[in-house]
Amino acid sequence: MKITRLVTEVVRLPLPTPIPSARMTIQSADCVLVFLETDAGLIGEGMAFTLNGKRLALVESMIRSLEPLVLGIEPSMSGAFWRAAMGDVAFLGQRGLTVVGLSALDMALWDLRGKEAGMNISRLLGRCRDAMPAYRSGGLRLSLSIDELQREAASFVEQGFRAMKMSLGKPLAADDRARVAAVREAIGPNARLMADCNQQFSVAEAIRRGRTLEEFNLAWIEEPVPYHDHHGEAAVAAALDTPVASGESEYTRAGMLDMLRLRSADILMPDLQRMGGPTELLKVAHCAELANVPVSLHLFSEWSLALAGALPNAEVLEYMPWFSGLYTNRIELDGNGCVPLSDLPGWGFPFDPTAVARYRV
Ligand code: SMN
Ligand code: MG
Repeated sequence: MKITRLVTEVVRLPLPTPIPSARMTIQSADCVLVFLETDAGLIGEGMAFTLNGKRLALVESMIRSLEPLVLGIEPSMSGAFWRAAMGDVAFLGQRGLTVVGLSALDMALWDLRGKEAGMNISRLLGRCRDAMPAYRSGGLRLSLSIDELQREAASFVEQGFRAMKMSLGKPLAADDRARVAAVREAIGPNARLMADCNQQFSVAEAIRRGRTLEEFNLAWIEEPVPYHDHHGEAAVAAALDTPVASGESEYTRAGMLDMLRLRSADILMPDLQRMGGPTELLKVAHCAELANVPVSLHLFSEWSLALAGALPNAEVLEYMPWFSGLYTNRIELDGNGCVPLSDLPGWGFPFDPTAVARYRV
């Protein structure tokens, strides 16, 4: 089976309500969808995304620039593609846009490997479980009042979630503490609660605020300080009993190995499009396993599910609903707050052609 054609489609997924965050108000998630056609009739799917449509044309153009490296190859040669693509982009740099572009193609090659074998990628890799515990992400934002926070947290529990993530970073530490206390009260002592700081604090402030939150038994405090300050993260992780999670903003093994060596995260959060696709993400996750560090894959819920299902050290799946309208099937919870792994070949969540047509820009 050989790749005969690369097709890209650009879609804009508006968020139900705009989300104010530390850096911007998020209005939409905008994706470049990748379709690798083959002479066997199978099509491999992958994607990359950006927020508010920023630099979307550059993402598409980056992906298209790698077309000569995928045309004519066998999908089972995905390892060779990865090495060639990393070499091809090396002069511009093996971080940022270049890596995002090659990740989308790597995802599509893996989809074809699964489809060629007639197996879900989780089975191809060797499943560790049949369902992944999941946490609700994308809610409990800083813009909500305490009442709204409690109502939303309770609604997530009603929907079957046993874990959820809230945002931290109010100007006053006392307000952050009151918000965590309110959510903890709403969901009870047994649900898992994560808190994402999105890099807003200095090391000293992160430690100060973290100490005021220890009693709420947070599952983790995420990205407490600027993502590249791995020494600072390590200092926060050492000072707090609450685990620190980080890694979503780093690229490839280059960033993740530093984090593992410095022990800057108690939980590592590799992201598919920043790792360089599944090929590199799996290597990084295995390195973390050898270092006794659990992982929680960042976003890409429908894709991360198959990988996490085959990683012994995968803790919990991030369920972010922004992208679910794109697929023919939906992530669903079982009665235990877990998402059953798919048994469809490849990633298991094919793009829905009607949805692609509806959101196309
Ligand atoms: C996040 C990052 C990027 C887009 C959406 C949400 C957030 C998370 O940091 O960890 O979910
Ligand atoms: Mg985060």
